[in-house]
Amino acid sequence: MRQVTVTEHLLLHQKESPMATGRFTSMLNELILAAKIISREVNKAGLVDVLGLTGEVNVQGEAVRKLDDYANDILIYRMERAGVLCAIASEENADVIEIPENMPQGDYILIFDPLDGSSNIDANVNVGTIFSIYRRKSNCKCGATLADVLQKGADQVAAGYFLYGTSTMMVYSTGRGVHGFTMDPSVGEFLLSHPDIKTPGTGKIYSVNEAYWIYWDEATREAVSYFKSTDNSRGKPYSQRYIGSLVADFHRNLLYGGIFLYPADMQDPKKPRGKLRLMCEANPLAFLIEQAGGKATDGEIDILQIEPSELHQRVPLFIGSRNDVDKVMEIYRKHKK
Ligand code: P6P
Repeated sequence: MRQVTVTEHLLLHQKESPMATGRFTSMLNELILAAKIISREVNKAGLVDVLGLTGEVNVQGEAVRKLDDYANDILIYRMERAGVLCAIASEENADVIEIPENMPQGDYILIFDPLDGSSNIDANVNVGTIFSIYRRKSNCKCGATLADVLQKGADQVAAGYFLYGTSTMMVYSTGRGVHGFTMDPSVGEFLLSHPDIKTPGTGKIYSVNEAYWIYWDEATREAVSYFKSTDNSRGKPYSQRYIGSLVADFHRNLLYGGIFLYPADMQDPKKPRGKLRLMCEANPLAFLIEQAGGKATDGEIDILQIEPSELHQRVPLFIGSRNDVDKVMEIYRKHKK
């Protein structure tokens, strides 16, 4: 198949889209550069000791720190220089990061989880960077406000993730389908490998950490029981697959079909809305799954319709094949009555 780069794909397939502007393309290319640097470091994570790197200072003379801190710093450094952003928000930073005044500003807002699943790196488990892009709502040329950042997921102009695994992949959407690119390390380019991804209407996989069963409410227990029983639409149990790295679990279910569940649990009264974050995890993945024909809910409403109130607010997440997510919503509705 003729190689198609991300830039070529954007220009070819987004011709009529406002996303084919040079500014958006250059932002995406900066994001790709950051991901290539992160991928390089993630792929040698296990070698920090073997390569004789003391774990203190690496060959570039940079301090070798926790990879998620490193990924966060790389993304902020590169993206604040992209010249197209007015604000950045990261899972690793409590507050919105304003673009320094001495740097060119733009109208886009970038929200990301720099290295989701990073606790799995030492076991060589796939990890990923999740990103979400909005346009600012306020039209003043002053710095972006929190209201500019706290937009509902339906207002995203683009979203995607980089998956650092057996190969490094980029999956993204600008609202015209979901497209996957695989890094060809021999040329250092992401090449189109999964054009126009569509997820099956009904899956064969359910992904949830069942260790929390005792903390779930009755509706959640009934929903999970449905997928592991014989009285579901398949007439047999779904396969249970759970890597414990959101991007990896999401990516597998996107391609094969299935549902990922991270319900609210009462184990930690500080987190009655579960563990995953709306702005940098649920919203971007919900944007993608909707574009791929699937669905995402917090159990009651569409993730993309949730009006955010806090930058790091958490949300229960049921995401994947449309019919499977609909089933969860049907069960939740029944229990609400
Ligand atoms: P648990 C990783 O720490 C993460 O944030 C997601 O990548 C993953 O889906 C989830 O937490 C796993 O959480 O509670 O099952 O260990």
